[in-house]
Amino acid sequence: MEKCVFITGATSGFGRAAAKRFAQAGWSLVLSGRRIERLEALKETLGDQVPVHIIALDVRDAEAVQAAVDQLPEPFNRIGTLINNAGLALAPQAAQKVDLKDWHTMIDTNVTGFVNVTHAVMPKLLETGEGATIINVGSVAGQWPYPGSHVYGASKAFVKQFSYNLRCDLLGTGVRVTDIAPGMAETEFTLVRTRGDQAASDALYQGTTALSAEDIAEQMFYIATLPPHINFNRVEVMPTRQAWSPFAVDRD
Ligand code: NDP
Ligand code: 8X3
Repeated sequence: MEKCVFITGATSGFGRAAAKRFAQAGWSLVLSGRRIERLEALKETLGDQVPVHIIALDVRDAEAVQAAVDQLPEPFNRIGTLINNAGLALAPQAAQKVDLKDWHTMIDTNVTGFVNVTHAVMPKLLETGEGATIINVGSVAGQWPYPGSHVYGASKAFVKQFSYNLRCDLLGTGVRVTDIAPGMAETEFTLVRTRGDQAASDALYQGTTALSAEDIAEQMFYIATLPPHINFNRVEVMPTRQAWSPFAVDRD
């Protein structure tokens, strides 16, 4: 099996932690994200351990995604695992108060960007065949409703269903597909969601035990290195200290 992983959103959170975890195990890395200085820093850190190829890439740009994949140099063009991780939530307020632009940004990134990358990288995974893995980062928000989730949760429901549907079409190719659906994890996610409100982000994670980026990276690595005859369809993981609330009821 090819030990090369292509990670989107490698500049922060789960993606960056996954880069480190796969590097630890000697995998070559293709790391992408928009913030080139962070990619360069990662290359600087991990480049001594394993071959690293960095790509400044906005997943929303289908042509740029295709060009980046077409131009992958050896040995980075033999991909064993794709981690479709780039994504974001915006506008945690109620749907009726959200700017339409924020909905578009989430759809363009979490849905369109996600399919852009999948479509471009899939031929490489098919070349690899048995044991190749697509790990799509969904969310508990793709399964369970909560206030302020609106388009974000819906975009992650797309990730889940697209993952299942891909499984059907890829049957017989040896390529596996997993929707990993984390609950609350402490990354830059809430900082982005609240447009840089560090206090709001700190408050969300304060006094509890969220998942860490490393927790999720460990699971990604586990999924990618399962024996080739095993496919985890969906992995939903919450912190022990997170669960559901009762149904909300509107009363007089
Ligand atoms: P971070 O904000 O820490 O990381 C998000 C990553 O996505 C960054 O590397 C960012 O890179 C990248 N990204 C965002 N937009 C684009 C874009 N247009 N093109 C390319 N890259 C982009 O958050 P997380 O690590 O938490 O998020 C990773 C994934 O996990 C997301 O899909 C998120 O929805 C999901 N998730 C997060 C949970 C959490 O609680 N943290 C729980 C469940 C799922 P850059 O800005 O450099 O482009
Ligand atoms: C992020 C996790 O609980 O904020 O996908 O929706 S949550």
